[in-house]
This record gives sequence, structure tokens and C-alpha cells, in this order.
Amino acid sequence: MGPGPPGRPTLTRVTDRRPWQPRAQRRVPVVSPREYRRGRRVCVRVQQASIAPPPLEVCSYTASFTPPLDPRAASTVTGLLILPPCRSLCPSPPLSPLLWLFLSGSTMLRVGATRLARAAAARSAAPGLGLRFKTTDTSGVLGIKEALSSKIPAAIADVKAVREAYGDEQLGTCTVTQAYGGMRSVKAMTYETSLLDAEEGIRFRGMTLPECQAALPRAPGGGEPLPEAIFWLLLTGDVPNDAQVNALREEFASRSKLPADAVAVIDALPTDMHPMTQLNAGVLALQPQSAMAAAYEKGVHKSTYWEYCLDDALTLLAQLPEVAARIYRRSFHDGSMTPSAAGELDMGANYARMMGFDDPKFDELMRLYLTIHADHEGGNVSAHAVRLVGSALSDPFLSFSGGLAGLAGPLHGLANQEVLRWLMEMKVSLGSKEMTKESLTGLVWDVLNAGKVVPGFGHAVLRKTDPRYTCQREFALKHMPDDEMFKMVSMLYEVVPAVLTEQGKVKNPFPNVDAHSGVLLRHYGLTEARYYTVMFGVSRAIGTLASLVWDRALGLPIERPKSVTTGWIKAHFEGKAGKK
Ligand code: NMX
Ligand code: MLT
Repeated sequence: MGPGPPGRPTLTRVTDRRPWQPRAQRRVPVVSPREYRRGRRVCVRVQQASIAPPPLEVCSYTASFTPPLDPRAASTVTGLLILPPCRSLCPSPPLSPLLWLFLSGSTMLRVGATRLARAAAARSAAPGLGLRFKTTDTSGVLGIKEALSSKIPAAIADVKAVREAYGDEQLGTCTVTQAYGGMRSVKAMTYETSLLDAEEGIRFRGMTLPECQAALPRAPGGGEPLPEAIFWLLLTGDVPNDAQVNALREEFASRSKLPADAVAVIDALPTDMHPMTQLNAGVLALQPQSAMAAAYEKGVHKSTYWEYCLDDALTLLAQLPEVAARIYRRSFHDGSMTPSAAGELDMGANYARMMGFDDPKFDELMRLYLTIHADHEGGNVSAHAVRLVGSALSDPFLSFSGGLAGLAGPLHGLANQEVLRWLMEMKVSLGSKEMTKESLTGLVWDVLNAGKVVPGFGHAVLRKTDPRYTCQREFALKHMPDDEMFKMVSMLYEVVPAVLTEQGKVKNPFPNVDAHSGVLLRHYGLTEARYYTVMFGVSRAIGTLASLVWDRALGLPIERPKSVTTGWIKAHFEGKAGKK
């Protein structure tokens, strides 16, 4: 595929890498493209193309420009080639068979939907522009931003319609007990990416965890969803195909290089500082890259905030695994690190490799881990903190930092560290004694009698065993059934609910996600419990950042619930005016 003659570039479709079977017969378009430039935009006009349903056809390609379109940019760029008609992106698609070029990467050139009509009007071909296409057919790929943007107008209309229809209806009430009691069960916010049912557990965009495991793209030979696929699902509401996941992985790879300043900040932190504090400092050190902060300063229109928010979300997700791995290597090893292979490996495997693990089963565990911790509807401390801070239009780096601060609490994410610490303590106190239900029961009572909580048990919303616990148990049964600590966790599953029920205080005596994660990690050699919440944090970024993008897309306002004082409550219910 050499460069075409000036003004008459050649476009060659190569054989499908992954054959895509359309619902109806698809005729590969016969194209004879002519491209022209309008400012920084590149348009390609196709003389002839025939497209049978499905209507949208997308190829990713590498295009080389001679001379380079932008002297500051590389002459080779990658992007998407989209064949219209595409109603979701272009409300009134032009009938003439035009190709759209979405050029991403270093040059960021773009011909968007609304510009297509204008591009169609432009007739003159720019001479002297050699354009070489090296296409890799990834039919069905639509970049994550385009996939999301096509959803936003309908979602905004949906919210508008719901508000018009039910705006004055009561979602619930708030009693005085609830106001003092952590607002438990008060329905006072919306959150689109996931929903938690007290009995059934979490659903990501309507899908249970086993459904996600069955439906989402996996690594070759693997059984767990790819983290990139979870992000795609949570953000767009759609199950992505392999090509979309690969494209997202490449997007992450293109953003994955840590700024030198941020590396310097992380490397300056004391290695005995708690890893969650280091992670938060690392995230804040990434913040100067924020597109959202820069755009706000420039005064962009509020309807475009989501685009910058997405930009930041992608950057943060691309860089977070390396920040987290760096913290692990510095805190618990000699600081040396396997370089990132973002783009070649999925997020889970790459994170594992950077931490120093190269067992394919550990890669699978990482994928499972990053999946199940990603989102847990909107009211949990970390998700709510991200939402709250973001509602002030603080950028995603600052907002996520707020979420991490909450996740670092022992009643929330830090519980995974506490569980492993407790298991190890029990192991020591059992000494050479046989582990029995009776001996464990006594040790559980010791915790309660000391006025402490049993880590890994109970939940503010769930009233059954957390399905995230069950997923991990299934993983353990499959891969490490004879692990000594797994046996302890299994026995605690039989013991703790009975003890907590007998104590009579907890609303849910069953295990949550944190009761299991530590023993899985420990089995594969990740024994440093102080690090565990960092991994929770990397995963929680996937859900909370997807949700944050939607907050801006839907134009949610600053959060500001009304608070009252105890004096106000007394006065209110005693029929007096309360000023204190
Ligand atoms: N061990 C001992 N006592 C408990 C436990 C437990 N695991 N769970 C709840 N209680 C107590 C709770 O402290 C409260 O006591 P008091 O009336 O003296 O204040 C009472 O039982 C009623 O609490 P609930 O309404 O059942 O639970 P709540 O919604 O307030 O709290 C948790 C939910 C998750 C904070 C609580 O169950 C807990 O502290 N669990 C242990 C820590 C943990 O595993 N956290 C991780 C949660 C999941 N995550 O990843 O974030
Ligand atoms: C979570 O994953 O955020 C925890 O289970 C806590 C919660 O949902 O309240």
C-alpha cells in the first residue's frame, strides 16, 4: 500500500482481522476516494460506495500524510473511518457516499458529524496531499467518545421527560432517624451506571456480575471480563465488541505516559506513608493535565463540559495503574518496575506485570478484581464523594481524589486490608491448634467484645451475601481450593453470620466484597495487605469516572442538600420557630 498519486489517494481495505458477520448481507463498498483539506480538517470523498444494512461501517486505519498536515504533529495518525448513513451521529445524514475521518492521536484532526454536511459542500481537492491508508478492518468500532455522544441527547431528553412527568412525586422520605443515621435508604440522588438491590446485589447497566462475566469480551483463554470492557459498558450502557475494547485499549495506551513531574512527586513520598495516601498524592500530581480545568479557564460552553470530563477520565484511567504499581514497587520492593505495556496488554495484565507478577492466573484475578470493585451505585462513600466534589465543577482528578480519601476509611475500602490483618492475627493466635468452627467463633466474639467491627461483614444496603464475595469464592474454588487461608475464609462464612445474628445489632450479618479479596491476592504472592485498598481504588475509578462524565453530560447541578440543627428539629416538631 504505497502512497497514492497526489490528490488521488488510494484506499485499500485489508482482510478482516476478525470477520464481522452482519445481520444482513453487507457489500464492501467500492471506493475511489478523493480527499481534500479544509483548514486542519481532512475530508475524503468517495465516488462510489454501496452499503447494505447494518448502516454503519467503521474501519480503523493508519494514514500517512505527505507532506505532514501539521508540522508539529507526526505524519502518521490513526483514526476511524466511518461510512454513513449513521443516524445516531448525524441526524440528517447526507445521501452522498462520503467517508468521515476521525483522526485521533497526536494531531487530533477531526471531521465531526455536523461538519460532514459542510465538508460535502466543499468540492475542491487539495493537490499534493499524498495519503496512504493502511487499514485494519475493525468493523463495528466506534470510538468511545462517539459511542457516548450518540447517547447523550436521548438521555437528556429522557431525564427531561421523567422530570416533567414525575417531578413533583415523592421518591421517599427522610425521617429524623435517617437524618442522624447516615441518610440510610434515603432516595435522594440519581446515578446511572449501576444499581444495587439489597437482595440480589449490584447490576452494571442492568447486568449482574455473572451476566457481565458471560457477555463481556475477555482475554484469549480467559474467563473474566476485560476492565476496558467494564468501562465501556458503564459509560455507554452497551456491551462492547472485541474491536471496541481493543480501540479503547489503544486510546488508553496513547495517554498512559506519566508526566515527569508526577513521577517526581510520587518518588519523593516516604515509602512508609500509607499506600492510599500515596495514591491520592499521585492522583493530585496528575491533575495539572486536566483538560476540564483548562477548558473551564478558557470559558468553554457548559454543554461541552462532558467532553473534557471524558478526556480527563480517559487520561486518569490510563495512568492510574502505573501510579499504583509504582507505589507498590517503591513501598514494598526496591522501586524497580517492569515498564508499562499498555496497548499490548489489557489493563489488568499490564497492572499485574508492572507490580511484578507474571502468572496468567494472577492476570485473571486482576481482571476479576478490577471488574467487581468498579461500581456500587451512587451512595457509597467513594462514589458519592466523587459526585459531590465534581458537582462543584472540580475536575475529575480532584473529584476522584475526594473519592479515594473516603475509600481509605476502614468502614469502606480499607476493610480489605483489615480483613487480611485480622485473618493473620487469628492464625497466630490459633498457633498449632486445629482451626475449628468453635475456635473461630470464640475469636469472632473477641472482636465484638473489644468494641470493634468484624471486618468484611455487614453492609449498609445489602441484606444477603455480596455477589462480589461469591464471585471471588468461585474463583478460589476453581484455582486454589486447598489454600489454607481460603479454608479459614470459608469457615468464617459458616461462623460469623451466626455470631453477628446472635449479637443482634447488625442488619446484615453476611460477608461483603472485602471478606475475600485479600486471601486471593495473598495466594499469588501479593501479601502486603496495606496495599490492598489501592487496588480497590484503581477499580473504583472505572465506575466513578464513568458516572462523573454522565453528571456533566446531564448537566447535574452543584449538590447542596439542606441541613438542620438538633435545635431546629426540636423547634420544628414542637411548633416553635427554630433559629439555632
Ligand atoms: N461487626 C460488628 N458490628 C457491626 C458490623 C460488623 N461487621 N456491621 C455492623 N455492625 C454494627 C454497627 O457498627 C452498628 O452498631 P452501633 O449500633 O453500635 O452503631 C450496628 O451493627 C448496626 O449497623 P448496620 O446498620 O447493620 O450497618 P451500617 O449500615 O451502619 O454499616 C458497615 C455498614 C459496612 C459500615 C458495617 O457493616 C461495618 O462496619 N462492617 C465492617 C466493615 C466493613 O466490612 N466494611 C466494608 C464495607 C464494604 N466496602 O467495601 O465498603
Ligand atoms: C462499595 O463497594 O462501595 C461498598 O460495598 C460500600 C457500599 O456500597 O456502601
